[in-house]
Amino acid sequence: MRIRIIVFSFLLIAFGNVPALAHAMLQSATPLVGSTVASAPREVSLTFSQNLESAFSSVEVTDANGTRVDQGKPQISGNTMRVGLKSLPQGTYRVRWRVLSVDTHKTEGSFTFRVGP
Ligand SMILES: [Cu+2]
Repeated sequence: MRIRIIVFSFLLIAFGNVPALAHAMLQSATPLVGSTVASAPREVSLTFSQNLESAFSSVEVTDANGTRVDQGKPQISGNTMRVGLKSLPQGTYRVRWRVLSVDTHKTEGSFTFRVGP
């Protein structure tokens, strides 16, 4: 435990000034960030700039009322995280992601997409 704290402190000192671009940032998403899609997607897929630690990475998709519409536990492989969706009626949905990348940095963000004409 003490060694972990020392190592972590060292990492903070060594890499604390690395610009945010070095962390796991969202590179692409399906559905596209801010997009309107005519037919309801079956899943949300997020691709990041670094590989993810699956035990500490999560995603939630909610409708306009804040009700979760994702199917729960995401599937994480390398730098991609996917989560299945319930059957979505027309509306606006928010995707909130929170990930830990292999460089030990946490990042998070959110975006919306819309299902409708
Ligand atoms: Cu980083």
